Amino acid sequence: MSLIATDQLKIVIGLGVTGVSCARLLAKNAENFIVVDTREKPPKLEQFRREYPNVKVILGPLDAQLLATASELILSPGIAKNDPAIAYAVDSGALLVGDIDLFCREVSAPIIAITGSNAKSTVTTLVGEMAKCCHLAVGVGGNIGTPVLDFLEQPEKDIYVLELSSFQLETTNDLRANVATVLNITPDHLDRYNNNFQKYYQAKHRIFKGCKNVVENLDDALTHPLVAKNVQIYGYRLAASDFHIFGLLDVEVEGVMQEHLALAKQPLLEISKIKLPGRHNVINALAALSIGHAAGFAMQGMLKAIEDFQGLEHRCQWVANKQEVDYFNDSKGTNVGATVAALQGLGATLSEDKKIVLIAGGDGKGADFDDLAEPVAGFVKALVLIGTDAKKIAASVTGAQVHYATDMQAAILKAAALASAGEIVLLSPACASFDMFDNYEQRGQVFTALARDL
Ligand code: UMA
Ligand code: ADP
Repeated sequence: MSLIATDQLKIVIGLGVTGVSCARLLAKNAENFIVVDTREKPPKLEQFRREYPNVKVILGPLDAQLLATASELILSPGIAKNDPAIAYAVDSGALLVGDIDLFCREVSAPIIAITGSNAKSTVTTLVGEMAKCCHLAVGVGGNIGTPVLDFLEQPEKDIYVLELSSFQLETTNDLRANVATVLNITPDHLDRYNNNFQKYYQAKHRIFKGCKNVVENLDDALTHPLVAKNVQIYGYRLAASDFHIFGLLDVEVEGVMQEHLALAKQPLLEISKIKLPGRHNVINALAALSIGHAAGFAMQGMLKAIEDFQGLEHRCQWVANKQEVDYFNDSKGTNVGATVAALQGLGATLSEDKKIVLIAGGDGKGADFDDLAEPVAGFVKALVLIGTDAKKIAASVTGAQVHYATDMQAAILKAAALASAGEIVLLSPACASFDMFDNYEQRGQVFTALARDL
């Protein structure tokens, strides 16, 4: 077999939703391609074979020699580009791309690109709602669930709002977003980046390549972009607003001081009108406003979207009140930064004598849990820990009781016994769910059902 690409063969790596969407585009464009997947039974295999009986599918460990025959490798986000077989093929001259670059080659409508360690789905959805309230036809997709290439099956939209993961950004070279933002950066996916936070940060910052406008979180220096001087930078912070900065402003309403979202020291919307719980969601509203503003959305439409937005399931979602204790499902809190935000965000809404009982634990993906210490000391009365990394979490915190549970039912019963009237039971695991559940959704559903049945 020749090691030099002579026939413009393209190889799609991965047969998940991304791989299938890439294959569909290549088939439509009559390209010469095959599909490989390291799994013996990738989930989309049968459906794919039915749809494309003539496309060769090779399963099992990646073959470096085969990959090196390709002119282009189209890599799914679940496979790291430093896999030895892929690295060998790239060294041999194969181009490496992902679905995001393929999408950008095909569409001309502006793209809003959103990444961050946390809050991506919430902010992406809210920006999408803002676009709708401004009467734009919008496509909301990417890591949030709809592979971007699926949009090519429909007429082109006015604008695309894309949630991008660091995995997708690793293979994105030519995004040229109209607006790009990193919402926040705290450690996550360190197992994928060989425990190297810098590599994770670098992957996130690829979002700024060729962008026209940037939105920066002024409370998080790691979101500050290195971009050319002609790129317009917008900013927001959870503090006083300023001339070009979205922030907060106290204004007297019927004799009472009320906190407002604000720009240029002008009040925009009372914070009490935001339906999502917690201070962290005030930051998310400010982020979405700044992004929409940078994209040229009308203020009125944006504010209506914020007022109407109910939030997403599994993100600090209020699910029950039992014996005057509120139960919040934050199963999507899959890393330490998310749980820190949830504790600080909900903790700030409690009076000083009321506390949170936190259910946490699972697979920590190689993270250390030291950053939990401060919010636990400030806001948590007791932890009920589950899963593989329960003991590791316990070793990182002080000042709260620690209990262990073998499953969610035992955890919630223990938490219910520990919480007093006016307090909160919060599931925010700071971990992935795979050691005990199918995914974070199932974990959240189990918690929610148990809370409602208490
Ligand atoms: N896999 C293999 N061998 C292969 C290909 C994949 O073992 O040859 C495994 C991966 O390691 C992974 C799983 O299969 O565990 C799925 O990988 P994939 O690349 O086929 O994923 P898709 O089904 O295409 O879904 C991807 C995103 N998944 C990942 O990045 C792992 C989805 O984000 C995204 O919604 C979808 O594309 C559409 O863009 C999911 C996710 O977990 C929700 N993202 C991570 C996160 O949010 O933290 C980054
Ligand atoms: P992502 O798509 O990045 O995972 P989500 O919107 O799904 O983001 O929220 C995931 C979790 O992140 C939430 O469950 C919450 O614990 C946490 N979170 C929400 N907003 C913020 C924020 N502004 N900063 C840090 N963490 C946040």
